[in-house]
Amino acid sequence: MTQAGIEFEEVAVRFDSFEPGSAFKTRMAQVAPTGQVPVLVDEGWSVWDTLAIAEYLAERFPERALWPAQRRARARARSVCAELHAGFGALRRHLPMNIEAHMPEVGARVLAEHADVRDDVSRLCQLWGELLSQHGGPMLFADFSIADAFFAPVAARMSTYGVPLPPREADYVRRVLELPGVAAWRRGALAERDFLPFEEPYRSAPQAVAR
Ligand SMILES: N[C@@H](CCC(=O)N[C@@H](CS)C(=O)NCC(=O)O)C(=O)O
Repeated sequence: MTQAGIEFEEVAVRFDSFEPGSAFKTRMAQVAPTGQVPVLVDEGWSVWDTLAIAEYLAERFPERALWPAQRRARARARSVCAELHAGFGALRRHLPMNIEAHMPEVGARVLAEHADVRDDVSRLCQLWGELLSQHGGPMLFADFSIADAFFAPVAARMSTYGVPLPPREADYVRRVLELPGVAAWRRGALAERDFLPFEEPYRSAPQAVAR
């Protein structure tokens, strides 16, 4: 929404724990039956789940052209978002998103030990590579779209874990992370300075990272 210039108010809900009765679950139960983030509340009406939120925004702000204009490209953008939404389980499990950390040594170990993570990275490169060459970049469907917003967290994981990528895909990761909306989101995350041990499979304390 930031990248598309859609105004909104962000309400951060701290992850104290995901157990029933936690402050997080209690707060989220007021706005979403799933008890998960993100949820978009528009004039008191809750929309939960990233795909549903993306579709709602595309309908609500048609002038922002959040999906590609051309029908087939739009269908392909929906396919890759759905593929990410429902898949890439090994990558999610073993390389959890962590904007504040820089752990290339963990990335190297995970890639060496887990063939399913290597498969996910290779599918990611294939998917990104095909779209970048078909549409000529700089984003997956030339101009910024929901597809780039969907893959921004994946780009952040590639950076956190120093995953080696071919030059074209590595350049795409850099461009996504440099998008003003994504850069603002990362700055916000860094400013939190909040260490949550239950969300940290690879660290017991924050590290000093030069940025
Ligand atoms: N399918 C949902 C997944 C949402 C999700 O997994 N949210 C996580 C944070 S990224 C969460 O709120 N976890 C807390 C919990 O599961 O209790 C979406 O795409 O929005």
